[in-house]
Amino acid sequence: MGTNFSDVVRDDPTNNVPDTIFSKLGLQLHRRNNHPLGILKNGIYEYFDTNFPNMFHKFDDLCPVVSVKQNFDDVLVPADHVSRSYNDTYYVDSQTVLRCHTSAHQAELLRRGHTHFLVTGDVYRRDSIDSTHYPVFHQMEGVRVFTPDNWEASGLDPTSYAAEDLKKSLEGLARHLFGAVEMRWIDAYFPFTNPSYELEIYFQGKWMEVLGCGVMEQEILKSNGRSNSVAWALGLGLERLAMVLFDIPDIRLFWSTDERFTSQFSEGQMGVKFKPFSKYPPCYKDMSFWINDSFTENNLCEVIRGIAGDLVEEVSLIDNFTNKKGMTSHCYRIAYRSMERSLTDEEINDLQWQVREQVQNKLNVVLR
Ligand code: FA5
Ligand code: MG
Repeated sequence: MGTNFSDVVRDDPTNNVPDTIFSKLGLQLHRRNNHPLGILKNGIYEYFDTNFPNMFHKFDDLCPVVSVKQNFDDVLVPADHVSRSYNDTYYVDSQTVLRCHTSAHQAELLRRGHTHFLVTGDVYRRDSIDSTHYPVFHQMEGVRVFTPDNWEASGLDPTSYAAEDLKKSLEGLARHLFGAVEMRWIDAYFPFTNPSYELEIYFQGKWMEVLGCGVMEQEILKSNGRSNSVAWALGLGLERLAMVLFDIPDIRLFWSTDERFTSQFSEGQMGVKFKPFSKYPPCYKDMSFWINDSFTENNLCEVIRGIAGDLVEEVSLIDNFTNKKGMTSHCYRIAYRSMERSLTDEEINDLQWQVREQVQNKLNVVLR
C-alpha cells in the first residue's frame, strides 16, 4: 500500500502522538512471517481456511490512521465515552486518530459488501505500563454475517444463533492454537455488540484477557446495508495470545531486534517455546508527589516511557492518601529492567533523575 505517514507529523495543536509512537507506524510486525505475531496470524488464518474454506476475506494492510467517525461513531461509541478522550487515544488532529482497535474498519467493509472478514493491524492506545500492556499492539478483527436462511432451520432466535456460532468458532480456534489451556468466558460490555463477552486464559498464575467479542448491534448492520441480518464480531489481542502460545513473558519483547529473540522464531513454527536468554535483575525506584486535578496515570506513563523507553517494565501505584487539607499524594514504584543486558546504577539513577524532573515540569505535580 505504501502508506505515507507524513500526515501524522502535522503540527496540529491537538496532536498528542509522541515520537516513540510515531516511529512505530508502518513497522507492521504482523506481516513478518518470521515474527511471532506473523506466525500467529498465519496460524489463525489456517484455522479459518480449514474450517470455512474460501469464506473469510483477509485484510492486513489497512491504514492505521483513521477518522474519529470510523474509530468511534461508526461503531456507536457514545459521544462522552472515555475511550474518546485525549487521555486514552492518540489524536493526529481533532478529526483523525491512530485507530485504537481494528473495529474501526467494521462499517466500511460491511458497506463494501463483505460479509466474512478478518482484519489484522497495529492499534494504538495511551495506557498503563506492565508486562501485558503496550501503547502499540496488534489486533485481529473477525466478522461473520448471517442471513435468515442460516438461522431459520436452527429453531433458535437470530441473536442466540449468532452467539452460539461465535462461541463455537472461538473455542475451536483456541483448541487449534493451544490444545488444552485453561480458559473462561466473562460477560462484558462493548457499545457495538450485545450480548458481549471476553475470553480469559490462565497464564503465569493469573487470568489474562485475550479477546472481546459479541453479537453485532443491529444498528451497525442496518446503517451499512445489511438489514435482515445478524452478525458476530470479535477482536483478538495478538500479543496476549502469542505470549501464551510461545511462552513470551513480557510484551516489550515483540519489539526486540536482539537476535537472541528474533532467531528463535521461524515461519510456520507455531508454539515453539521461547527460551529466555536473560533474567537481568530489575531495579525499583519509588517517587511520591501531590497530584492535581488533571493528573492521570496514562500521562505519567507516557512521560516515563518517553525517557526510559523499553527499559521500563512496570509502573504501579503503591500508596495513595489524602491529607486533612484535601491534598492527595500518590507513590508510584517504577521497575526498570532491560531484557538484553544489565543496567548500571548510574544509568538508572540518571533515568530516574530525568523522570522526576519531567514529571514535575510536564504534569505540574509537587514532588515530596
Ligand atoms: C476491543 O478493542 C474491541 N474492539 C474488541 C471487540 C471487537 C469486541 C469486536 C467486540 C466485537 P478491548 O479494548 O477489550 O476490546 O481490546 C481487545 C483485546 O486487545 C484485549 O482483550 C487484549 O487482548 C488486547 N489489549 C487491549 N489493550 C492492550 C494493550 N495495551 N496492550 C496489549 N494488548 C491489549
Ligand atoms: Mg477489554
